[in-house]
Amino acid sequence: MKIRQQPGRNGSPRLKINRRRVVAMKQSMLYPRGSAARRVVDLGGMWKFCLDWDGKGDTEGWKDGIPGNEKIPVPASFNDFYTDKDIREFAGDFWYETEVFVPGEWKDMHVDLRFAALTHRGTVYANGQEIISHEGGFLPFSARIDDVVRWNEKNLVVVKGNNELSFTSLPAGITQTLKSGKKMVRPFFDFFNYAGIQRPVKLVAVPKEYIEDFTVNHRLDGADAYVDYQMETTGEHPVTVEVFDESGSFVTKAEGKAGTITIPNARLWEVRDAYLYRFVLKIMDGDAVLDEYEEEIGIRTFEIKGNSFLLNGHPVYLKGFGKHEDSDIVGRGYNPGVIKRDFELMKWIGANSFRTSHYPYSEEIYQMADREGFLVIDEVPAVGFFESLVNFVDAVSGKSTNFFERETVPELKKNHLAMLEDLIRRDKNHACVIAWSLFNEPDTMSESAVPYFADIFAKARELDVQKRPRTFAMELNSSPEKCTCYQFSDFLCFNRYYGWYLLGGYEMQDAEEAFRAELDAWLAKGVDCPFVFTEYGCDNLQGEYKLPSVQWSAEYELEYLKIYERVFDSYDCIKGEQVWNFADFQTVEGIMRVNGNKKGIFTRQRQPKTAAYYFKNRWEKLPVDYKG
Ligand code: BDP
Repeated sequence: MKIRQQPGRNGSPRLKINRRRVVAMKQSMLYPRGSAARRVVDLGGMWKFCLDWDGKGDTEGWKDGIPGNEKIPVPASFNDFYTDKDIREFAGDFWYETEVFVPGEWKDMHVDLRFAALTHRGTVYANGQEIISHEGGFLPFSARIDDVVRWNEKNLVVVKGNNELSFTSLPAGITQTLKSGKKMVRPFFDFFNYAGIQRPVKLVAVPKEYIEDFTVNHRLDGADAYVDYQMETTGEHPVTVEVFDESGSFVTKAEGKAGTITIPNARLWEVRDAYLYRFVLKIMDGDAVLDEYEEEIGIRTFEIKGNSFLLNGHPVYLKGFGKHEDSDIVGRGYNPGVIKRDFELMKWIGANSFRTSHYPYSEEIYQMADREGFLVIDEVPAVGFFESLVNFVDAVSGKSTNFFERETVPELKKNHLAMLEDLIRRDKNHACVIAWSLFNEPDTMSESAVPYFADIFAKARELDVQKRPRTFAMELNSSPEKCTCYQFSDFLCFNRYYGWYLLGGYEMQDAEEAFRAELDAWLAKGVDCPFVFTEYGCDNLQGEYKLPSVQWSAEYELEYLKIYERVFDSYDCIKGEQVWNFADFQTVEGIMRVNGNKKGIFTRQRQPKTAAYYFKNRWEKLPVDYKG
């Protein structure tokens, strides 16, 4: 876990950090939950907000209170509330402020302000004191305010955020200053650079001796399951783990910070047939409970054998989507209504999986996937590692950008490794997470990518106790002839647009042959692992119909999808289809995008487009062990 005492070098955007007080603490990635020993207060609501147009917030001491009376909701992206385009496109520092009452009864506890996400970086001040700076906009961090808290009083909380992109930020891009003097970001990726306090902020009180981490790994033997566990606490008192089933009945109990729990006749977690045991962790002092924390955990194994995915030893075929966290008005902000709707639509259409393209999603989404039995490919925000403002076009051009040769790469890798570590610490116990995606569409055409990939892949293997398969999503330039890094993947993920960016329009009649030729070339290399299509699809403007078809019409999309269906059904190694995208989503404006990317099978408002009925018809018929 990184606590950035020093702002980035080599072109990374600089937060002007007051370094007098940066408290180092180990970050617990446990989801904040109340218990007999813990307290959690949600700080969502209207916070004061201010954009720092002239970069004077530090010198003017905004850490002691920000100017004006503007208020906006937390959590949410700030961009889409306003009618002023300069605000939507703002690049730089933005400030939030609120008051937090901290009860006097918590005096003997540690008190944290826990941010589930602050995009892309920021600094937290409490009562005018700088507490912590954090890089990375899609993973949680906590600011421990013990030393500055005013008990039984209101406490001033100020947050300075920053949304600039650079060659060392994940996701990557650049920030430029226009002749007008205004700054703007230019992403090397195809989604709007939403920013702000985008996920919940919670005030969390934990006992002085507390549970910091808990890790499980599963083994099966006949009808029985063995759960190897490890617990980290901040003290030496003894610990216990109790397990309860879904009816609330006690199953078993273990003692000690590490061990194996046997669950006889275990009810396993299966695809779209989830079962979650409740693990209750305690730190004991005689009969007194010092700390208590609980987590719902699905028991399952996941592995690759040959070109098959095996869940609990049985073959599974992935059907579903690449998604985004994206909705009207709140942008990338945590939106539980949309999360619920998305799961209902995924169930309706017969999907069983999704990829968290192109960044770690809100924790509540993985909890829901655990509950609903969805298989998740969990992605780090390593997107835009291909220097292009239209990456989706250049991805088929054969262009190489020598991305991994830049002098900024060491700093980028440091950030990448830190985010990977936090991602795995945060998500490692989720039954739904079956694989780690370590990049989306990086430039793998030059040998310079190899050492970078080797380190990232090795780190993922080292950090994950469950040794989940690792992969990255490859664009067309990562071809069988040119890709220098595919060998690191435990299974191959392809983003392919034959019939859209390549051989589109009337030329689509040649797309299938080109598509098959590429697959044959991969197989000719002797690759023996599952292939998953993590992206394919074409834009369809809702309501656009035309016979005979033209690009952007529903008819064209159906012709396109028929090609993919024929190809998917005729290669045994293809073990997953995740169409791009679940829903229409916002991107930068431009001649290639009609107010966003329209490849959604659903609209941005989560209503079905014509292709949704095509997928419902196909996926409802495909058995979970298709080609098994
Ligand atoms: C791929 C990207 C994805 C884009 C998609 C597209 O991985 O983020 O949105 O293409 O062009 O290049 O629709």
